[in-house]
Amino acid sequence: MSPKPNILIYSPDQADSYAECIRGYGFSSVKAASTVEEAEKYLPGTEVILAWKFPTQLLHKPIASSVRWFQSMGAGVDDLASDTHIPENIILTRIVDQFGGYISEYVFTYLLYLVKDVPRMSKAQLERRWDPFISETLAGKTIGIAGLGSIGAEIVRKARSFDMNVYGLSFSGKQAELVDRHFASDEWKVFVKEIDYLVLTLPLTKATHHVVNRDVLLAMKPESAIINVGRGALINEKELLAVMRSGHLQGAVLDVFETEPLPKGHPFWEMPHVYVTSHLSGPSTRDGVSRFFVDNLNRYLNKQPLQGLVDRKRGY
Ligand code: OXD
Repeated sequence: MSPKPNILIYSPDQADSYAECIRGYGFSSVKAASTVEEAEKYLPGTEVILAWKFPTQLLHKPIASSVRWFQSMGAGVDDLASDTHIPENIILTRIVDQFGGYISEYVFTYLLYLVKDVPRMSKAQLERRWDPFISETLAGKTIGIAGLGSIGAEIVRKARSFDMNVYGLSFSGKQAELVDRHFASDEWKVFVKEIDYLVLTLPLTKATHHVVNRDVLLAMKPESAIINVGRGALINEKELLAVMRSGHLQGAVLDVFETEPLPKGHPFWEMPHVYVTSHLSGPSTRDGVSRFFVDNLNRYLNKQPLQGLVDRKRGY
């Protein structure tokens, strides 16, 4: 570990901007790469990487032998954690505690949109039709949050202020006390049975891949809705498609997909009760990520424990 580590910033579209920001914190040995070729050029001698959508296969090669620490710009690290060829001596970290605000606002945007029936109001205006109606309310409804990390915890906090009942499912059970009822990972069908809204914030791991399948979806109330802000492959999309087509579920709000960008011909785009957004609910902002990284960099240089340490066996 050197006092002035060589840092490589990798991002397909923001590498220069990040590099400038990190240099602004006083770190001068910073290279920016936005393509595989550039990354290959700068990897020899690099000790620390800050990256988004990094071509992980480069970490298997001898050109990456000086890399000691890899900081992801995102919260989800399924691409890194599932790559078993990344040498064990490279420490992996992810961003934590930054996305709760954004993602919970996204979730409540759609919960309010659905419960207040905003489409009906907009339609009435378009048709110049006076249409007073009594909408439903979130108060007293039950939200079920799968994944109770910092993002899930912020959704819980906001749900409380809407007087909702809050259920949670988590693999570790560490934050079980946050919710009215907590369920373990083998209790999906009981968990979803009574809830009005299922929100997925889980990381994608071997244990969570396609964890929301036909059986779980059909165990949900027909008038309930699902919101996915975790990773596309938490849901078996084919089975969701079939379940939605059968008229089960009031809505599916999907920010993440098994294939991104969602292919143009995918049926989700034009299904009336499917709300498609472009993986935007929890943006990595340059300033927020850079602050997190520099704080971790100082910890790294002072041999202190890093924040957001990834447990490769656990998968996040
Ligand atoms: C992330 C994401 O992992 O944006 O941070 O999906």
